[in-house]
Amino acid sequence: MTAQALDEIKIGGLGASRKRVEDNRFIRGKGNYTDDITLPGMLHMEILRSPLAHARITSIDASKAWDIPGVHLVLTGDMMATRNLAWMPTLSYDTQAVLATDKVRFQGQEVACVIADDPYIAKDACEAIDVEYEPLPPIVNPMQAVAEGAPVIRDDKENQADNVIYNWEVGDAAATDRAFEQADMVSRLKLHYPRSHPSPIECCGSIADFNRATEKLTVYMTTQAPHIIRAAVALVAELPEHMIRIISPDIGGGFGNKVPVYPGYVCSILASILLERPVKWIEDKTGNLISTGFARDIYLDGEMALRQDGKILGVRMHCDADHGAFFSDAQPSKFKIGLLHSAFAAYDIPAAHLTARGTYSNKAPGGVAYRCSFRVTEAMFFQERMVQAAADDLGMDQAAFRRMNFVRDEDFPHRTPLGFLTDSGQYGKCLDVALKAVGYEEFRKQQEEARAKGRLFGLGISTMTEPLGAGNSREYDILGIKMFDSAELKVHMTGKAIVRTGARGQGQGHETTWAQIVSHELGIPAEDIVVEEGDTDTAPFGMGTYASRSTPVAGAAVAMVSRKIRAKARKLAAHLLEVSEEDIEWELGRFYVRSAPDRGVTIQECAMAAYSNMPDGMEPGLENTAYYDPPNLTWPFAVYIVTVEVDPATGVWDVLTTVAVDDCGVRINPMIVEGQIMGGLTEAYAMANMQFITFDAEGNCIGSNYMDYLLPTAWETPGFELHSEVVTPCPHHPIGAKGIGECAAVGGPAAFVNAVIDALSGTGVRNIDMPLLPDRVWEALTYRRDVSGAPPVRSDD
Ligand code: MCN
Ligand code: CUN
Repeated sequence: MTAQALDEIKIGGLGASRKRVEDNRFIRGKGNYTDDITLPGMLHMEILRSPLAHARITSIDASKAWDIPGVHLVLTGDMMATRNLAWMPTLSYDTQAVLATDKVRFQGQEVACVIADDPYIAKDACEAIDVEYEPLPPIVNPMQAVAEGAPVIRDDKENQADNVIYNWEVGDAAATDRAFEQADMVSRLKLHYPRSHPSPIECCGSIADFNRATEKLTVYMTTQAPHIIRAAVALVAELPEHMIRIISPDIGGGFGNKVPVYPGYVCSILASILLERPVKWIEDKTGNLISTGFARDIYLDGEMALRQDGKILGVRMHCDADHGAFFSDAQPSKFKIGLLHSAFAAYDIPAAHLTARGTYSNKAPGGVAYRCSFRVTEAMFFQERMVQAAADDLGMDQAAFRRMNFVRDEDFPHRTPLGFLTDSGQYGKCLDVALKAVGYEEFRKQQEEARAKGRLFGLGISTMTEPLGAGNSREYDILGIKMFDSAELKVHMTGKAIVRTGARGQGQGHETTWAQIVSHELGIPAEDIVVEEGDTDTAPFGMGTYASRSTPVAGAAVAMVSRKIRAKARKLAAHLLEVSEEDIEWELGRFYVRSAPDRGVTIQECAMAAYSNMPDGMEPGLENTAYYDPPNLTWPFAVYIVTVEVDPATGVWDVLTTVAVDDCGVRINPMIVEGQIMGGLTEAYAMANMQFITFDAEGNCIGSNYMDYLLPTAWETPGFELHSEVVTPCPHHPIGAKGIGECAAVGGPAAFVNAVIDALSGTGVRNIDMPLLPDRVWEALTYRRDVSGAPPVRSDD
């Protein structure tokens, strides 16, 4: 390094806790969200939803709605059908009703739309539509779905004689059987990961603007994956792709909720084409909670084969997934149940076998969305709940049991028993840091002492690695479109730059962190780089932001395109310094002559030369694009430890401490990473403690409003202690970074639940389903029994 080298942290490069540039507009209320956009002549759309979960539609009479002044269009399923749009394909190779024609299949399903001068007229007109229903028996769980004589929900589909969507399996059944034969002991656990719902502050919405004069369709919308939407519109609506422009402006939180394609988007587009005016649709909160992408709702029947000394010999899992009325999981793999088989990736287990069955029910379609890399959340929850039960069954210490079974540092890359290849990690070290931070031994002593006085303390551990960053195009695709991502970098003549990617942040801080990667690679100060995402007319093709894939894939592309720019800048430097390229050295922000380090040119000088003084024969300009196809997923590791006190009189539990040790490889922006972890832990706490959305026997959605479905505020959310000591760089990522966006929401819930179950040790209680509401904990304690939360629930619950 010469005297002129830049200080990377000062210029906002890798490792700088740079303040988030996007917050300049967000905290001033100057964001530009879909609902902020008003176009000349814009009309408003509202959706009429089904009040029933399962019913045949005998008639729809919209004549009164048409008569209301200010109404421009009433769309029904029959009208959609004339354009072949009553049904649309889903991302999981099923079909989904856009507007119901034959039957309604869940409460809240879209039945008709009204487009009017304003949203109030549209809403009133929806209420003026007469729909006659003939009720059918509803199905709200997989057991009902496969029961003898169950009504077939998807009678619209040829060859669908029952409610089973798939049966799927992975792993080695025979080897697993042998492991169970050799076991000293078998530990069993059954549980239900309840439905949960992402709750972005901004609901879903779109403004479709079809211009007959230019033939161009522009759609502003709340999507996490604009290019995928463009492809879907081109293929489904048979519109020319170059005439479709999808713009995701600022997104007020996504959390997976904004990955799927919703009927509202489709209807607003068709309405705009028919009316030749912009049509805006903005969902309300209940509309969002009742009809958009749910998560989880999956049942586990798990078994672990154990040796007396604590070694796990094998694992068997059967999962029943309730997908709702349409199989519309937005997940990019050939694996029917997403990446559920990433379970037990952190542990060295010789044999495992997983079977999964997916079924239809009379519920809104869902499955994978909500801060999860495609069912990784369920995988890690089941894993860590099973691990706790197994250690308890063996009478072994929770930490020692995990440590004994961890994949060791020297065993990477490690092939997991269900087929993944994990990349790197230091699991034992992370656990050490966490145990020390929480004061493990001391707490166990206090717990004993407190118990003697009738006070119930508990400690829960959750340790997990998860696959982040779909994809690697060999294994992952969405409807045949391979998973990769992209970045385009344009360095202007004065050395300022713009970087665009195929990702689309929703609050994660991409505008801050992508600039830091460029800064790290080129030495251009981060404040000189602007980041833009979300406009398909300007951004390079990419697959969007979910599954914490942005850093692993688009972030890698940003590093790679920067390196292409640097390679060209090196040629310009050689020209400016009048030496051959081989004699040039690079240090942050500057090329210099190896034999004379004082003779150098800055990256900015090279940029100027690219437009004003390039060597003969060189193409002018300094811009490039990189497409990045990752060789593997990235595998961050985390330890979450929670301590709680349970009040035996009421079942209320309070969190005493939460310790998080996250190893996500190299941290681009440590402050943003910590923000992601805190957000994830908050959601994990909410899922474990208070978020309750379910169904009664009639298929009514219970909890589809924020009076019942509680959002954690600063008041009830506990404090978190975060640790960043352990850094295992990702061996295959250009800057060594792994994803982090979901880790805490994935690994966190088990830590909270394990802590409460630990507090109940000695009562024989093995499971209480989330959310661990006080009445459930009280019931478990008082009657010394497990408490299931599976639907149907009584409506007055
Ligand atoms: N980062 C970093 N160093 C790393 C890894 C990440 O500095 N080693 C930074 C990234 O540059 C980025 C942020 O942390 O600014 C998250 O990066 P990443 O882990 O790549 O995740 P994504 O950007 O792909 O975000 C997706 C993830 C998902 S899937 C959900 S769901 C979720 C989450 O992000 N939704 C969110 N966090 C959210 N945070 C907010 N505010 N809003 C949402 O909707
Ligand atoms: Cu599954 S929620 Mo995030 O992957 O958008």
